[in-house]
Amino acid sequence: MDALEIKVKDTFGTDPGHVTNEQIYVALLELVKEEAEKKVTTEGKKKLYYISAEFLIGKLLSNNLINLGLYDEVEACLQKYGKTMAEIETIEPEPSLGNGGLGRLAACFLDSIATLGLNGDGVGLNYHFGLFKQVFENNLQQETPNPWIENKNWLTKTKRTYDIEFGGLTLTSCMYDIDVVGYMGRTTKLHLFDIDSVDESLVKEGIDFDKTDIAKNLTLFLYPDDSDEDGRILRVYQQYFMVSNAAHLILDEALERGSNLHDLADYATIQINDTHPSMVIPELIRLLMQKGIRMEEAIEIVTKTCAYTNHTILAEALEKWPIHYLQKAVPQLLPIIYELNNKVNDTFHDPSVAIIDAEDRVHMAHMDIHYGYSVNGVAYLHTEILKNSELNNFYKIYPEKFNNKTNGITFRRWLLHCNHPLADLLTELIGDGYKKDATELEKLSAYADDTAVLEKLLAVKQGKKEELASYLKQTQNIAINPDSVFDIQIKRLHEYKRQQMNALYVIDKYFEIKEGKLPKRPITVIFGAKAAPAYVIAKDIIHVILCLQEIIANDPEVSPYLSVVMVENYNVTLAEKLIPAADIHEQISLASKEASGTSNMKFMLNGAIAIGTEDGANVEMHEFVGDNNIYIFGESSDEVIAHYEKADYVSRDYYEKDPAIKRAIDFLISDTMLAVGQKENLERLYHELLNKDWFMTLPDFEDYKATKERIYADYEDRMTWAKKMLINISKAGFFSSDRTIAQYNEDIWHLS
Ligand code: GL7
Repeated sequence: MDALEIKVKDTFGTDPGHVTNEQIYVALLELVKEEAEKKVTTEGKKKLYYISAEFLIGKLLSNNLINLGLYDEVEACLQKYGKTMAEIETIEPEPSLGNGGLGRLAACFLDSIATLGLNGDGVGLNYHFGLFKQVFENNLQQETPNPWIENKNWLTKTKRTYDIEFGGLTLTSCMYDIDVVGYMGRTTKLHLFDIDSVDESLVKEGIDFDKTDIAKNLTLFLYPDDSDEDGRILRVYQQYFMVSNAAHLILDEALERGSNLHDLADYATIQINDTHPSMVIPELIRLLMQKGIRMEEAIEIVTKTCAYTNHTILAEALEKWPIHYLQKAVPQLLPIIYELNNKVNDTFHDPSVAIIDAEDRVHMAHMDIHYGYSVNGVAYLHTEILKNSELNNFYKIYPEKFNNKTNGITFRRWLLHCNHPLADLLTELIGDGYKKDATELEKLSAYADDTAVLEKLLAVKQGKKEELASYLKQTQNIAINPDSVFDIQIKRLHEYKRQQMNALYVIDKYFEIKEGKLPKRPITVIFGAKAAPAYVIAKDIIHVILCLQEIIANDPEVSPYLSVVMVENYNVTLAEKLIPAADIHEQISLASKEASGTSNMKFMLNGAIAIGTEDGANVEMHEFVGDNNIYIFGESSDEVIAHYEKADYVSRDYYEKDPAIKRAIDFLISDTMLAVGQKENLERLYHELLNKDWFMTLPDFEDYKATKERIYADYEDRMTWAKKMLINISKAGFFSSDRTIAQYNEDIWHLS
């Protein structure tokens, strides 16, 4: 009997042919948990703690089976009983513990940490309703809770609990663990802290709830709405809860392994993922002092233990908490933060590097840089910008702390799991060494001119496009034509990512089709994006895209040639369907603003071709594949930075001198749009683009348009296109998170 048969027999007293898919799912869940537990090891003196507000782990069943080496056996067993893994997978809810690339990166990193056999765990929070679930009503985004914790789930409640003290409130934590199974490797843990007193019934309308009732609301949502002060203070409570638990755990485990705490840095290293966990620094100092270590020494110990990753240069994301928030939520940290600030001021006498600014706000990143031993950016260009402009004053003080770690993705999820036909084809051609050593994908380049291989590659893509078409039909009642070219932009909605430029292009194409200038092949432009609930313009952009979707679908003149689709509730599960099916992927951020991007790597690995700016990791992709295999356009990051410095960008100039831009922008408030959309939203976006456009949509528009024409034309030469696909795949090895994690370990963590 197979493992699954035994499990089903033990649990339900029968064979897999006589139980429901839900029961099979439960049996597999148990089976995986048991197998994963067998591979838990605690070797290694020093341990990494990757603290992050987000872990966008995605569904776990198939991935864990693959990583345990059980997938094929289980799939074969299911087939005997007329079932498939694809069916079983649909039963699993997707954990909603992340927002975007930063959270997905943390998940890919855990996979690689486990795969490389490193001693490292993740630490975060167990949000009951996750980020939020996106639903579309009247062409607008609405937010609802996204519950994901079912009776049977991946969480294991541990016995670990801590009393976490806030100003005037003590909450007892509990720690849940999720096993992270490495590919043919060890199992590590994702520790998610929670409180038993969370009250889900607090949420009334949409995602609104009483933001002041901390004992009931603390772990309801990731990133609760911060448009009012209560919401912002709640975020401080969450962050402190996360890091105080982490700090307790780290010290306890170090003591268990023989540390005397003076030597903590030999037992623990902490990666601070963006600024959300920054309070771990003063919290650890506080706890070390409680254990009798003098402040001076405690500061030294912590500085040798903490490392900080910066994920963005956008000011809005670099957290600065007003002192009075901290006074309310975590008064015990303030004496320490004051002391850390005084030391900085006494040494440097430079307000630009102070921790507390003139408006009494605490700059979390500044604390990380002064009191951590490493600062890293997430792609070559991003790190250069940090060193030379954004954090230049810090770089001048601590050049030795700065380093780059270009992001990566786990090939298990983003190839082996989401694209079986492609993985099989690769194995047939180059063997399966690439599954462990991604650089072996280079071997594929030997087939760059092999017509039979190129034909197979195209056939795999076509199959995935058809799969996506039927999936979207079934799950969202969206019809797309698998013989059209799939041009996909999936990422958080933000003006710097310029989904609005893509939308203006769609409007331009709509007019061209109306004028009789028809594309050679129908085009399907697919978007997927959530907008932060309080980000008004981002929601207006979603509104415009949904209006375009409706207008074009109902226009018999245009719809045979163009369609626009915005998938609802874009998440990891959808990404796994969309990415293998993409022909073209959009990486069109305003140069300098996208720290790295990681969907670009996933698309590349799955044989899609990028149209993009020289931004984030696109720069490195461009270097690897060469000019012929990526479509680069637009102003450089230096040019963009110069516009900001000189404040010389005036969007209205572009509108007035370029008739295509004028026509597209005017269309936003045309009768056609107003017939399906909301006046307020459409007018707001129109005025924004015309009068402000902080993220410079317009200067690159003409170049973007010309490049799109070129890419669509090149697509028609199918063999040349297939060669581009093949070269992209063959050069993707560098972007494996195994490489990234090996570099973190080599340069920052030094785990054995
Ligand atoms: C991000 C960056 O925007 C993105 O470019 C990067 O790939 C990712 C992981 O490093 O981090 N920063 C950020 O705040 N979010 C990101 O996705 C949410």
